[in-house]
Amino acid sequence: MLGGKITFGTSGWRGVIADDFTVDRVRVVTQAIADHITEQGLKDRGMVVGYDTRFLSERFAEEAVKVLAANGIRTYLSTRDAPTPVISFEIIRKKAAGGINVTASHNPPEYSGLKFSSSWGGPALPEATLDIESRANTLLNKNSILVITLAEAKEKGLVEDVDLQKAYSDDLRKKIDIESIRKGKLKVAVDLLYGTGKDYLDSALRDAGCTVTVIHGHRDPLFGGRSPEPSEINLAELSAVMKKGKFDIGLAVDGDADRFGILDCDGTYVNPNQALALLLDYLCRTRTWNGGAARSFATTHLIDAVAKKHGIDVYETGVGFKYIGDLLVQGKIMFGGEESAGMTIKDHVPEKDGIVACLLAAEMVAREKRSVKDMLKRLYKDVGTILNERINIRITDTNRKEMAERLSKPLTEIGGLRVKGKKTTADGTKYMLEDDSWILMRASGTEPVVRVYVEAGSGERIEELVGAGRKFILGQ
Ligand code: G16
Repeated sequence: MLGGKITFGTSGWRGVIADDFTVDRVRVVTQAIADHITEQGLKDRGMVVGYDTRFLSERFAEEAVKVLAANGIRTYLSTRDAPTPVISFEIIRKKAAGGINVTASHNPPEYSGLKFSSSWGGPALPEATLDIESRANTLLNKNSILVITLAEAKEKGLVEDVDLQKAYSDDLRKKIDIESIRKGKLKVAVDLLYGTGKDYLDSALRDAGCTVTVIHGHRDPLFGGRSPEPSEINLAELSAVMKKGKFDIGLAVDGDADRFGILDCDGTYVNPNQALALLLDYLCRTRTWNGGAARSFATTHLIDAVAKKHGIDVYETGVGFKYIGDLLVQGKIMFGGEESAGMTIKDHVPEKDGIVACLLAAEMVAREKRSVKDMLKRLYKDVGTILNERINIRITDTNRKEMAERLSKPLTEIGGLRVKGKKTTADGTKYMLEDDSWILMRASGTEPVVRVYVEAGSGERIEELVGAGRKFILGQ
């Protein structure tokens, strides 16, 4: 058997390179995908294949192409590293059977991964990933993976090298108010975190007349020794750059450019929940779109407060952008966001798009002509103050078991406050407390950590709840 079981997490299959994630296992998973789309009757529509800037990414992508070709499936292979939302855009444009992006997104450098997007353009739903997983795990025990060489695949016309950038970038102009950004004459600091956002985000900003200062705009498979995640700590360098100069906004995207990062004009990190609420409010005021807003179980209820202000419905989904993408395709929503810094909008891809989120943030700053801090102040005045925090706790298998046991017992009090209600889903239990604050503890599906999410009306309550959550997880 070729290694341990293959499991798809919150988005795709991820593993440590040369341990879990090997050429052989990429071939196995691709064969499972080929069988899946063949059974769906989609194989004639071809697959879009891309890769990120990680170690050996293009090589792993090539392996996927060779297996697809051996199965008679044509590939549209990206000529450069590609953001996941761009793969999504191309699947829809080409009416392809789906897409594979070789990426471990925001995970540390030693990881690689494979994201499979379905024919509707979004991250595959559990019914698809369960089928692929089960096929892959059966294949692990057999020696029946079909592979041909790349030269043979090309000779048979089963691989087409494609430039994914132009069509996607042209389309951005229809979705973003470029003229407003141009009028704003923005000075923007951009951290590309060595990832696939290069020449997408920075070029779009330059095309919109911004003066752009870029850091980490080249490929480094070690990501400067960090994870390519636009978190507060990882954006400290961008913040330092902003403090030395005069900027209107700081923007960042993660390794596969589906997550966003935003810094205010003074270099202060804007947490993704706050950014989502501001963008939803802004879009409701500046677009004439129908439809509701979707957020995941773990995402801020500030979204609900903004939705209430504008009289639109809110849809709560499980954690994973696939569920939000599905609602977008069904035409139910005009905005979807996740606390992990993912968002998309009406008429765009059913996948989170960090490039679009950043450009909308630039548009918002240009049109509103005020700092993010001021916009937030105004929003809190309008809809009430809702603050939030998320911490990640590394846990051992013993912690995990004990935690599951503790979580299964009824809780009547957390952080000195009575539990007034609870909601249990596949993503854990959210405890609603008597002062309307809440706490959710859940195991991540992409990292070996437990996440504690808290929301409350004041900074002190947030601290108390974070402390209570930490103690609970660690059993102290
Ligand atoms: C993935 C998923 C997101 C999810 C995030 C965090 O993001 O696509 O929908 O919110 O992981 O998931 P978890 O809390 O289970 O780790 P990405 O950017 O890593 O693909």
